[in-house]
Amino acid sequence: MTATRATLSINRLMQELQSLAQISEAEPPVVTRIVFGEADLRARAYVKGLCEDAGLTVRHDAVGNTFARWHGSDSTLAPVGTGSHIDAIPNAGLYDGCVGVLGGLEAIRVLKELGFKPRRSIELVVFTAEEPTRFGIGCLGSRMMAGVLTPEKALALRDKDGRGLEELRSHAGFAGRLETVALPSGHWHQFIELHIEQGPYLEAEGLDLGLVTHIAAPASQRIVIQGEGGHAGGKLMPGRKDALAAAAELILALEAAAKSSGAIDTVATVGVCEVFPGAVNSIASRAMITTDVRDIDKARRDRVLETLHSTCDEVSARRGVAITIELINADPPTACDPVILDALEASAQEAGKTYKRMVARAYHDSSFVACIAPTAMLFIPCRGGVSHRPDEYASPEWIGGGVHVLARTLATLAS
Ligand code: HGY
Ligand code: MN
Ligand code: MN
Repeated sequence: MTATRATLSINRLMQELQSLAQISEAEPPVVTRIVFGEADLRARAYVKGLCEDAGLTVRHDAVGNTFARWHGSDSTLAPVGTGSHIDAIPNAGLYDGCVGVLGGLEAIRVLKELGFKPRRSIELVVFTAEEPTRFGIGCLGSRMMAGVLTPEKALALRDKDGRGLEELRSHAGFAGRLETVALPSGHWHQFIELHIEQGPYLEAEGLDLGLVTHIAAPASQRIVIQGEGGHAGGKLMPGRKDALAAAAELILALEAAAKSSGAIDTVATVGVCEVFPGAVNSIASRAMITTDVRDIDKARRDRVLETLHSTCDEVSARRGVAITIELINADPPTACDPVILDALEASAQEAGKTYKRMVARAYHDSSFVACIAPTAMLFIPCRGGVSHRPDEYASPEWIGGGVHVLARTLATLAS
């Protein structure tokens, strides 16, 4: 591809990323786009329009997973897939997920413009609800595709206002039986997701690309501590059943367990803490915390969960508070496909890009696509490793390098 064409291509893509970022529930440059919300629906329409302008056939399933297909010459063959998500947590940036969707579309457009003719179809996918913000569980659309989340379990999910999937998806215009979302193994011949690293290592080592060999295993829980409230002045310290003080012990115990796991790959986060009644002069009678524990080694991750659970038992007995634990998800780590990784490595070498094989510490839709198709991820650097913040940033050079190698590899796999 000539340098001019490459410049035109990346300028088009960077412009589209900026246009998509303007579609937000928050004031740009802050991106907030919660699944099935008004901004999500506008963003979906924008991306669908770009796909149709590129001559792709677009359809969506019963929960809004969107498939944009470039038909290959042999329709009897399973397509090669690529894609990611466009939903965003509150106060996020514009690159998480969107680089994989719009970058995947750009890779397809460049191949088309270069006159490439795929034998296998190439299918761009926009997954519904990769982020857990709405329903508390991440990768809702890809979990359902993989059959990991059943329609019954999906229908039981509620958002903070008590609204369920059925109400929200039909409001968004998605109908059809939820059973039809699950895809057969082999729906895609192979699948590649382009994504920002959401970590500092590629930039720090001056590398252009990361070839992801494993995706860390996430487990999240909701823990409710029920104590006894009371007057902050009148109730003396002995005999208090302070739910928030108990929660504080659990939070510090979880952090200590992750730090002492014996491996740098173990991470644990309490990102949500709700307190009732939440008054300055009232002892907390109830507290709710969410825990997010990850590791590329499942047994090591589960040992941290076991430590947390035994701490809950001990704190409950000592403080006289009731503690209930609701498991939201506990997924296995994902091993990416070696054949695709070798194809990505060959493309990176041909493109003169520097790279390394590495693990993904965030989870991704690829974690679940891998249940039904050989899958791998291609990372590009992001500045300072920052993500899930408005100052998230990936340069045109980084993004262009990722799209270039993705395009080469899609062409190889679809030939
Ligand atoms: O939380 C994650 O790893 C992803 O960004 N949803
Ligand atoms: Mn994210
Ligand atoms: Mn993401």
